[in-house]
Amino acid sequence: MVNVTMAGGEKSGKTTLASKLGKKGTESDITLYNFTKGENILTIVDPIGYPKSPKPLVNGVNMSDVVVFCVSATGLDARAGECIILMDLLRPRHGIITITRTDESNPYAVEELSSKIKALTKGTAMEGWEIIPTSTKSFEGVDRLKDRLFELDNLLKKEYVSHVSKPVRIPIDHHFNVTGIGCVVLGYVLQGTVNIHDKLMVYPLKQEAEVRSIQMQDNDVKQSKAGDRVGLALKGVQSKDLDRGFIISASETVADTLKLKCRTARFKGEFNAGDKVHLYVGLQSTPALVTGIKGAAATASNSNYEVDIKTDKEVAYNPGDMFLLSKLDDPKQRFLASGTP
Ligand SMILES: Nc1nc2c(ncn2[C@@H]2O[C@H](COP(=O)(O)OP(=O)(O)OP(=O)(O)O)[C@@H](O)[C@H]2O)c(=O)[nH]1
Ligand SMILES: [Mg+2]
Repeated sequence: MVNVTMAGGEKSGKTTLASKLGKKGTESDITLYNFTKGENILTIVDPIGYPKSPKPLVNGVNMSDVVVFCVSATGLDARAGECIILMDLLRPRHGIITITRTDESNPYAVEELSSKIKALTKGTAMEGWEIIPTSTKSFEGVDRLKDRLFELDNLLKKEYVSHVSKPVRIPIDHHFNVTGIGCVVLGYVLQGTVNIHDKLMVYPLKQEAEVRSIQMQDNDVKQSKAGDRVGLALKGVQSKDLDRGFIISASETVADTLKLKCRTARFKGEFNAGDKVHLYVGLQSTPALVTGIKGAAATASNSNYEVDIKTDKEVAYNPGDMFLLSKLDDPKQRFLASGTP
């Protein structure tokens, strides 16, 4: 299975392309699309609430192995720039750029836009991402894009093998109550193996839950492993006590004060001690206060320094987890910095 998120500015063709890649499933501020071909399963996240809010896109990137960055053949907009900055902060493992709506343009203009994107992403985490022109009208490139995603699925299957024996971690992306079944959560198994009747902790709640049943692609299974998307029926917790980003895990640190080793966003991203920011980690998010900054000034792009943070809500994390700081009121570019504990 390969988890893909669509990224890109307004009207960049994200939703139309997602709907051509898979069949619509779960819907909230993100919409999930699924497609199965033999052993290959694609799940595609369309962050429909973006760009109004950055959260759906940040969640999408943090729940995916691959980002498909869409740029309309009609050109780049400010939000496309914001997406490039986000990719550079979160550094997704794999990415593909697609120039969409090519039927509305011409090959010469597409080639020119392709050069412009290459220049803009040079030196960022997106440098080297393959560029595939697509159109959902003429179907140019759509099969090529699908084939590339299947190739990545095969590669990821090998990468996930080493995660199967690790302690279990499943961030919850959706949760609800089902009559007669109880609390059901949806999420990706980031690492480890989960079995029916396993007793696991839910963080930051620090409450134990027993796995009553496991579903994958609407079928009941006894076990799921790293890389799988699952639906779990849980005993011991209630849907109303959960939030997106709560994590079913063997072990997490839970805290509301953090010390992060941070790197500032390119182009912009200034912030100071005393600033109110919005913090993201995994699929969790919370308002937070910057209580102190040590080391090189947080104004120069790509500089490294230490940031002290006090969050409004407790967050659950593991040592390598990437935190993201943003300022929601900045009209142009909302991402400030990323860092690890
Ligand atoms: N001609 C043509 N139009 C397209 C193509 N893909 C999308 N469109 C149109 O372009 C517009 C934007 O497409 P969407 O898929 O909604 O783009 P989006 O990025 O999801 O847009 P927002 O979520 O609203 O920011 C719509 O009117 C689509 O019908 C394409 O390949 N060819
Ligand atoms: Mg859309």
